[in-house]
Amino acid sequence: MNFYMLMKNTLLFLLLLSSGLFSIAQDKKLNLWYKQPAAVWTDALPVGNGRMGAMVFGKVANERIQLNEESIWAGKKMDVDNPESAANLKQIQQLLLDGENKKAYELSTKYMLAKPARFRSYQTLADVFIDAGDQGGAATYSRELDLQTGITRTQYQIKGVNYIREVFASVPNDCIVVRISADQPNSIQCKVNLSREKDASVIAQGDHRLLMNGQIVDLDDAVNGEGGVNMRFNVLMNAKHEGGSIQAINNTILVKNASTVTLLITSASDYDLNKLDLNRNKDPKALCEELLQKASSLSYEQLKNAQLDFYQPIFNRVVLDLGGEDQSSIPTDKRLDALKKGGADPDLVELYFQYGRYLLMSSSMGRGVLPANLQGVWNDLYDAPWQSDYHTNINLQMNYWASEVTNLSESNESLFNFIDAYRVPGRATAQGMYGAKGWTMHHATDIFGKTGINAEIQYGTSPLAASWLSLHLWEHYRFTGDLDFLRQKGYPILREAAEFVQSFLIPDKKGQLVTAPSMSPENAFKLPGGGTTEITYAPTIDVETIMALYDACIQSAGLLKTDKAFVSELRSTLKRLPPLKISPRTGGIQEWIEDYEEAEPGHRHISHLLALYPTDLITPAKPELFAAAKKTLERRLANGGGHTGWSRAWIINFYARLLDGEKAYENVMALLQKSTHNNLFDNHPPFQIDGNFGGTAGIAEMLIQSHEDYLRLLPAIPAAWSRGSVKGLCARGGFVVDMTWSEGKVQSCSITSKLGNMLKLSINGQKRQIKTKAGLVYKVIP
Ligand code: FUC
Repeated sequence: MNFYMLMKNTLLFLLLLSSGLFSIAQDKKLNLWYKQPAAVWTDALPVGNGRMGAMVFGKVANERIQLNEESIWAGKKMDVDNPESAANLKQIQQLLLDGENKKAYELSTKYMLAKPARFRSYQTLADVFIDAGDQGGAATYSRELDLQTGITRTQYQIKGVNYIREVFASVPNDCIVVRISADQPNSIQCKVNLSREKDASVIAQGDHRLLMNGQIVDLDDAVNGEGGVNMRFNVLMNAKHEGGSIQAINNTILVKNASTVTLLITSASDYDLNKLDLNRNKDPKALCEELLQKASSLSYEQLKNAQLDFYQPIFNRVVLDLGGEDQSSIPTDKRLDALKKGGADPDLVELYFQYGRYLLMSSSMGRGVLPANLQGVWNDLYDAPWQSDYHTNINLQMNYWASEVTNLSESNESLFNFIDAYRVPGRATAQGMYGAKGWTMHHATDIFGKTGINAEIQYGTSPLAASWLSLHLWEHYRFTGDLDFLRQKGYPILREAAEFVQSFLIPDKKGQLVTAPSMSPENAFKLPGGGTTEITYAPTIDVETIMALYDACIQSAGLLKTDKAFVSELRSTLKRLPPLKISPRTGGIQEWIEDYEEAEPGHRHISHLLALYPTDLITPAKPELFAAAKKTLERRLANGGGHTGWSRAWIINFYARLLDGEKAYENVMALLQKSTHNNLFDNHPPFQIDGNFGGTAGIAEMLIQSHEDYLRLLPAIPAAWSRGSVKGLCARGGFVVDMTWSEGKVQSCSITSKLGNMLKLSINGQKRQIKTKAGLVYKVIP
């Protein structure tokens, strides 16, 4: 750096030794609240500790607390990959290269589809009902979920007595905690019942415990070999009281004249992630007892304080203010209604954003080994929509988009462990179905390690799902700079995904290297000779995935100073991939290898824009592709796109990357107006949690972006959020951003450098750069 630049930089950046010059604090209430109990499940309020979840209805006379545990699934481990796949692969590939897609589809169904092709469902765990008797209606009533504590609170007054019920999920003590209290002694009378509609029975243990013994019986699918008497599980509930008496009888605890009651509920199953199977050596009952032993010795205040000590420092890392008026005195459902009628409420967007972070923490952080499924951990059914499974052609990926940028990096741990565990069956599928090296997964899986083509060919033929998922480990490195992680976990997984691709690619008639069979999830196209199909070779999403994956591998190998030969193989493959094309027909990014016409031009999946988000192959540095990406989006939207919650959430991220704040905002509004339940759960429809996480990621992406060479501040800020502040968003390269803005321009900004990298900033249309030192804070003078 020359003298002039040094002087210039010193004037533009002030070095601070500890914290920023200004502090941004959460000064408004951050709660979802209602004046009436939940009428339906999607009105109830969720709590979770990463492993267990609960939905709290807030009913006065007959409270319902619906429980979940992440591993409660029907089904079992089975080798379902089609054994005839490898022997017939070449024939199917040739048919696709010859344009015989329909014939290829037929043979794929016969030889590549798993047997059985469907899997069983993630299930509800149990319910706790608190029957307080009908005492003639409450004089005052409210229920809330306070995001600043993660505690739900139902309060009401009956006959002059004020009652409060608090529920939270404890990470330190790994259980659900329910506290009933009243402002007058000895006024609590209730019956607490633990139950499950099927496959379980409950017994009383002593005066204060209920034990549920369960085993999932799934005889209706025995025909496919998957049914049977499978997973064992237990639920253990312990009641403590002050004043009055309690007595456990059968499946109920009778509470008489108590002053307070504290219920602790825990659960375990005999599922084992390391085996991706049931483990009969596990004793779930003993696990429950172990878990509750310590927790039961603590007072309610101790349990609550321990949870707050865990929760608050993490949740409070990010504070967001979008400049709206404080509307927290209006119930959340009423605010949502007002927004649906066209009102503006930037505060509600803040709440939605923080709720996404809360849901990510509650479904993925603290306890548990499994990542958030299609519903996080929350599901009240025995046969949930899409089995509440792990869809890996967008949905599982989207669940973690907000993790790094919104300062919840640790939430990735369960995702990474899951990916790691799936490498084992993924290798068998690569070998068995394709005679290939490395590991692979397709469009969806359960918890029992299914990595082949499931459901139907038209959904399941996505052979690069493992490659896409592996990119999350690379992103983790980009944000954290954790070289040990990259060496030990990231690169081995990425490399093996690339090994699969290397041995799966075949030359097409032009000598390009292509994937086959594959599809652009889950869109069909019109065949030149009439009819439609989904399967083809080298759909654009595959080309983009490979480009991103190989780039991640090449960069990783460089950082780790390893694998020169492998890197040069990857480089030569990159030169032979089909290029990204602009469709002469639409002016957008071409979705398939040929410029086929979409069967559904407004399709929810917009997979060929993977290069725009979440990967970063298309940026303003490539103006033609950048403009074409915009056209792609406009065409999808003009034809009814964005009709599912997650699709809308993806569109927000796309528009943020296109640096179009107004369009991004329009889609944030549409997400809230059209695809959001009263409890702010995303409504696909039905409830599917990916839209919450994708929406949260999209809002962050409107505020900062760090995928290019520069960290862009306010890249897509809409007029509706023209002033505001944010604290704690994370950027690639190990930077944490605090800033305030007004009239859409940064007013003050301080950036913490965690790793000491070069900070290159794009701020208010100017570019700056400075070499930073790890641990120091840089105040940027706009
Ligand atoms: C994909 C999507 C659907 C749904 C399902 C769980 O198949 O196309 O919209 O989200 O996953």
